[in-house]
Amino acid sequence: MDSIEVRQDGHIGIITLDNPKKLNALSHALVTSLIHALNQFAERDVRVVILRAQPGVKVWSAGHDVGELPEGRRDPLGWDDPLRNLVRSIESHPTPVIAMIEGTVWGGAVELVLACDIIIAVPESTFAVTPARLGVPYNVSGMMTFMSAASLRIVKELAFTAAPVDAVRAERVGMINHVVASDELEAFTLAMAATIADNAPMSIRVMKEQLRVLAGAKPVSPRGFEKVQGLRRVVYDSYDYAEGIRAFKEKRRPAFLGR
Ligand code: YZS
Repeated sequence: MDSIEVRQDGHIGIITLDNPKKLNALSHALVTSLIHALNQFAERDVRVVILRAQPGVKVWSAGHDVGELPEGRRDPLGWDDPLRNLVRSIESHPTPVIAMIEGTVWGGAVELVLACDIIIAVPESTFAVTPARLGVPYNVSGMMTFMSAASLRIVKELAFTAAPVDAVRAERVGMINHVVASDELEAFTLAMAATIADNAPMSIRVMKEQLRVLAGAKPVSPRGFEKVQGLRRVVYDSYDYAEGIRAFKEKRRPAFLGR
């Protein structure tokens, strides 16, 4: 399949991101392949999925394909955006999804990883939450993914600085499950997947769904939601949003004006 490798080993489904030229950026094409693979696993006797990149990669994923983001005056992370579809597919997938991380993870790919059920990473891997580097108004359910993964204080630091955090700190603050040396990563992840696959799939499935529903049960009034959407709109209509996207494409630092 385009940009990914898919295989099944007993009850374990393994998806490997495999588009090194584009640093596994989450393009529409890559996301479509990923969702298709997940849907196929859901129809087979797969009880746990591992999402990984090729061994030894420098960049696990560069995040949203910036070339596919609108250049202004349109919500860059609307309901049908590929990243949004992918996050929902992972969250509602009937089996646990384990993210196995080597390399750096950027922007929307951090959300993708945090949307997975279990995260295992090598110490050298890093995670950078980048909307503030590009001037992007991140969307509401995306912010919820971050809030479910770490304390508010940590989420604020990551979002406001856009600085990469390494796996050791990410584990310490509870964002990821395990830090494992790179020569043990695959065996450790497969062993955990095998443990999960030996357990009762129906029980796991319903617990995953309960946790998804309960974690998302944050009351927001219609007025509060509309207010946030209105504030986001001001951002994607702004000079700074267009400047952030332009600067990325021109390979230069953006000059933000705050308007
Ligand atoms: O020069 P060519 O044509 O070979 O292209 C370059 C990069 O422009 C391209 N590329 C990307 N294209 C689309 N979307 C991306 N996210 C993206 N990232 C990179 O890939 C080719 C190789 O990139 P280089 O920069 O030359 O590679 P390298 O020097 O090894 O540096 C790797 C990193 C990952 C450090 C560097 O490419 C980088 O900083 N990329 C951007 C990472 C990033 O900020 N991603 C967040 C994207 N935004 C989102 O996910 C959300 C919407 S948000 O902005 O809200 O967080």
